[in-house]
Amino acid sequence: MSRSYPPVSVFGVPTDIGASRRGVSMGPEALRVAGLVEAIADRGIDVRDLGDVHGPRNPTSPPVDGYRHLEEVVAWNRAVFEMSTRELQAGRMPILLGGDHCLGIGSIAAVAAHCRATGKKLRVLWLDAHADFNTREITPSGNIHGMPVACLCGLGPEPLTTMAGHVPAITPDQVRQIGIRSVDPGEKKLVQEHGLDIYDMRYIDEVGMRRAMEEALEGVDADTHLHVSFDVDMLDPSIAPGTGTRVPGGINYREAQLIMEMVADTGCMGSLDLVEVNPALDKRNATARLAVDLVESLFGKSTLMRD
Ligand code: HAR
Ligand code: MN
Ligand code: MN
Ligand code: MN
Repeated sequence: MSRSYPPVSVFGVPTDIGASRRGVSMGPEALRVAGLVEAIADRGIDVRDLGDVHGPRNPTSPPVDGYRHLEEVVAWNRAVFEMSTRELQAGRMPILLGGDHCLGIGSIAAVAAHCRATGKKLRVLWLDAHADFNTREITPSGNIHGMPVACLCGLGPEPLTTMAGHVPAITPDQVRQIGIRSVDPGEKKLVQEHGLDIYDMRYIDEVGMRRAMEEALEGVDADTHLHVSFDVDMLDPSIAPGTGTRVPGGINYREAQLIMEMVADTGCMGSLDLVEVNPALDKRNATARLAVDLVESLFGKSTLMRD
């Protein structure tokens, strides 16, 4: 099997607007310094770094009516939506360098609109310690990076739920979540009500990553646009300390590699978010370097020649 990849467009989104802890605004540069763009180019792929999109500064203010920085979150996500849409329409694969995970709203809304326009099926692989399915009523923090999946599924403030041009942007049956181990009490009820497909750590421990991924990728075929939304806090904090909401008991190095290799084997990845890298909490850029290592696997790098 030989794979070919569409041309890739990398862009940075330097903001921590959806979080309460500062620092992921430095994520894009950390990923570049770790060699992300060169690593993709070394795979023989046409890759362009478009630089950063811009948006409002972080006012670090408390939540209002259940949302922290809603207006700014909307502005940043509109910028992401426009950039992602433009690259998708040009036939390129957008790679978003976050930034916090609220930015998945703009990038996945763009992908959802693109899939609707082109008749492709959409599958979202949400790699995370968290389900990110909070709403203003149940959020323990008001942080919108804990809400993107809910917003995409139609639960949330109007400017965020309508971004794709159709509501909901996606339905829960299009989402598979891997690595989950921190779900808030109200959130737990909500994900159950909405039937979200969650491969939590216990399930992964019991059946193993190979089977979990086979199930998560079931039905992905040549007509599918696979969007990978990779929150680095999916990884165990011992290997990925540079992130703001660390949860013990995460995905280990080999499991993470297998996820990426199995995604590569589908040949269907059409877009990627790399979010929640916080250089202020990292050790010598280890988390960004690990993310780059995993991205190489996403683009088909493996120990032996398998293609
Ligand atoms: N569930 C918590 C909240 O909503 C924390 C989730 C946000 N952290 C993330 N997103 N990194 O995955 O406040
Ligand atoms: Mn396309
Ligand atoms: Mn997340
Ligand atoms: Mn997370």
